Amino acid sequence: MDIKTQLEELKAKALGELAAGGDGASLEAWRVRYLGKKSQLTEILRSLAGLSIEERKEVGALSNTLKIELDAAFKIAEETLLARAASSADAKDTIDISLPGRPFPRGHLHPVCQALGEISSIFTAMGFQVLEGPEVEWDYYNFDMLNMPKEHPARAATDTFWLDAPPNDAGWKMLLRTHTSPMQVRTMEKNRPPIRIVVPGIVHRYEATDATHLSMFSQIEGLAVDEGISMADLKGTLHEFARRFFGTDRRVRFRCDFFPYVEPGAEMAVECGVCRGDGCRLCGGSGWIEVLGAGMVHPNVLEGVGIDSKKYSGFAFGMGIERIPLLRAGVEDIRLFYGNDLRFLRQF
Ligand code: 2NM
Repeated sequence: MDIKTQLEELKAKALGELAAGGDGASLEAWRVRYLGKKSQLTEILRSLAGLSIEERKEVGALSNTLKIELDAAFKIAEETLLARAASSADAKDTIDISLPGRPFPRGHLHPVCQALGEISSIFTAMGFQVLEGPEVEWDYYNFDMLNMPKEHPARAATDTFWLDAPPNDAGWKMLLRTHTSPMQVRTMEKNRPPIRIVVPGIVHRYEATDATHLSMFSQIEGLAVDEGISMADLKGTLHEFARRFFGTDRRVRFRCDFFPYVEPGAEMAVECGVCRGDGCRLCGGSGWIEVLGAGMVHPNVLEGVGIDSKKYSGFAFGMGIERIPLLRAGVEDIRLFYGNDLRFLRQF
């Protein structure tokens, strides 16, 4: 019998046996018989040695095709067998209804989002409105209107991402906002006092990223403008915020600070939650954690938006958000918040 006929017969026999059906064991025996190392097909391939080159080519191709066909037929038979096993299990009603259900994996807000939400609701409960503004801004709102003259160091290219876009007709240049204050300016420009707003959002600084700095981070800033607003309102409001956010048992400290858009300027710190003021690694040994900057809105800022600084006054404040969950949980590296490692994020 020539090899081609042998292959034909082998194919008919193998497929016939498979079609006859069987259990797992008989299927495995079939696999060994027709596809295993010692199968007839392997034998035939071995005998190719005695043939001419042309014959070898032809028979080689034929036996390869047969091998592929038998492989495919085996896979189908195997799947059919598994499917049959699965459906007969169903049919026997083997579902144990006393088993506890499989819990659905449930996500939650990102820790930075959680902090923003908590802080915003504390201020809305005190009568502030939440506003958002554009991340791409004009230097006019980000700097000029905030009493930051053209030579101010914060304007140097090292601190700001400038956009590669032409200035507008007024000569304003486009940038990524370095704080959310431009939205406070926009609000004062369009509204008359009383104004009470908080503005959460993403800001950008042209800085190298390290364990304590990000070039893109979140802030919340607040502003209250009305007749007779004083430093006492600033202290009272921010102290109350600290009590509600950090707890009534944490002491609060105000000190002088400087920001070009306020006068006088202040900084608020809360007692370190870890060492309670004794000094530890988290608070850098000082016992205090600085949480925000604040101050009385500079008269130049009010006049710039057409608010009479003799009649009205206001206080403003700003804080970085990533620092807050970082300090609360004692996180060592701020970059962890944006690494998207669920093992980290699930802890919040
Ligand atoms: C801060 C600290 C102090 C601030 C000032 C203003 C505005 F627009 F009213 F002038 N917005 N935000 C301000 C004041 C921000 O962040 C550390």
